Amino acid sequence: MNSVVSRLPLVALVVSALALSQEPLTVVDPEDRFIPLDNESEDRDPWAMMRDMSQFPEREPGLIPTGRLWAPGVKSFFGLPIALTPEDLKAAEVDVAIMGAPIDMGYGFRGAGKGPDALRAGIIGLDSSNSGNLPHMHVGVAWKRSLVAVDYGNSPIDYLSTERSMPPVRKMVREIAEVGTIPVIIGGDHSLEYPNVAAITDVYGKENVGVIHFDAHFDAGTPEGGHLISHGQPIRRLVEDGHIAGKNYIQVGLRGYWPGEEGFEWMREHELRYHTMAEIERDGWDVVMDRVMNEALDGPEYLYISFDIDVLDPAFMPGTGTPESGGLLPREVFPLLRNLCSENKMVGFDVVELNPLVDPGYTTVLNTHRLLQECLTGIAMRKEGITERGYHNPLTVEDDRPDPE
Ligand SMILES: [Mn+2]
Repeated sequence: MNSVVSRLPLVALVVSALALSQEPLTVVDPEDRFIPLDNESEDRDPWAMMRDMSQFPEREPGLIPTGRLWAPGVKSFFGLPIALTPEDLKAAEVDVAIMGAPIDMGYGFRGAGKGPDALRAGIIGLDSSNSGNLPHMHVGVAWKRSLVAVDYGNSPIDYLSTERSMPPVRKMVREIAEVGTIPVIIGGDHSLEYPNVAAITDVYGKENVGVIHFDAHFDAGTPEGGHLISHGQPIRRLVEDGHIAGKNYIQVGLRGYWPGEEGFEWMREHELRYHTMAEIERDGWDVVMDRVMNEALDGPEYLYISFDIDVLDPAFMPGTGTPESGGLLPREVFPLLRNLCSENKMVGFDVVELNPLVDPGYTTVLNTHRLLQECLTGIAMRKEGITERGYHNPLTVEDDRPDPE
């Protein structure tokens, strides 16, 4: 039985006994505006809320299917089998573990926490379990034929606190990366980038990993209202806490009105590299895409990709918390993502800020679903030995068609 539930009557008894016998129990100083967190509570760590597995038969480590039919009755990411432990990942030699991290307090607006389940459910007319079985038309690789991929379930989180949700997410991402599997984290809001990347540097070493960050926004904001983490601050935390060297941080797609001058100066001072929509407007996407690829391969030994879906134009990603006009097109982003994920040094990937509650017409779920597959296709390409930048399938591009007799 859940330990919190079972303890509640006891807690109520103790509290009422104290109320009768002593001064009224106050946890808040009447002069103080804040209620402190109780850091002594036994269940403050969401990992304490584990299911009692003794009621299930023992099993050998490995993959768990989601049903007996081709189209599974139990929903998982892309209809993939389930894995629950690092032992499962090791036993099945899993290449990629996709996990959900349903956090949405980081921007004070609920909905992004529903992102993982929206992707698992697929959309009307799109059965996600069929995706990946046929070759990607541009490169001729079917990711499900090459990769062992699983749904690793959701991270435990504290639904009442962003701050307290950071350590359990970090622990779960770390346990995937530690066995050599690539973690793919589905958010959730962008506060997640902090525990995700910290977990990756726990495994691969501080300042040994570079980050490619797709986003309309700066996300290196200063603390707000005393909060040191929110969906607007993960970069500042990662750089100032020494996880990522500024010069190995590459931003793509900045636009709108954030940051202002101070933010750009902070990025210059810490040697971050950035590619704004202004640069793309001036130089064109192909040129900038090439610069990003060159920078990604210049420096750190490993690479992490953090993808805020609002980097794409709201025409394609309306279902997100902070849409920003004038963004990238799927047609521009997909080849870059495929190329980045096909690099051997890419060791982790997150997709954040999908909010299905404000997604009319399932557009955002559709495009997010596809961008995830662009990365999975890239990972499959490297496993198949296709490493040429900008590779295309000779069968499907016109200039490779043989001349008529
Ligand atoms: Mn963001």
